[in-house]
Amino acid sequence: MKLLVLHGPSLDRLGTREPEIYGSLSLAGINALLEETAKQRGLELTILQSNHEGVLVDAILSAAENGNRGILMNPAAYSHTSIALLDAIRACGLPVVEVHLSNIHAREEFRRHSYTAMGAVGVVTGFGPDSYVAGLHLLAARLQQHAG
Ligand code: CA2
Repeated sequence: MKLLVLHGPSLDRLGTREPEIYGSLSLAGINALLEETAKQRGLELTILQSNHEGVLVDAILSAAENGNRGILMNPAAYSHTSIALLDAIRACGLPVVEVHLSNIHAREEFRRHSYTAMGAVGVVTGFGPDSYVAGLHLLAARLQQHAG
């Protein structure tokens, strides 16, 4: 089963600052954890990081035609601003699980609302890299249940 993993803006800089909020693992480290989980579950991942909203919109909208069955996504700051990403999520026809390293509800007011989460099947927030691993398990389980 093919799944798309999307990382939003600045997540390519993980591990370089604010470790008290985001931890010290790099994005490559998170991707390695995801690949390990995918191997255990027999999943095939395509992983993309972009700092550009339009690139993320294009990736979401072409995910199904590229053979993906679902999307695991940390939209980063675009979560709090992007109706374009919400519309793409709603249009793509695939289940999207949103993840965040930090607990967005325990931070500044402007981070407590996520537009993108309004189109997601669920959100895992606040567990560091484990948010991604749990999100991947939950997305795969949902797809396997719906297939059966
Ligand atoms: O907690 C999360 O995963 C966030 O999606 C991370 C975003 C933030 O805007 C969201 O409110 C919550 C920030 C991603 C950028 O993080 C960096 C961390 C270290 C160094 C540079 C960027």
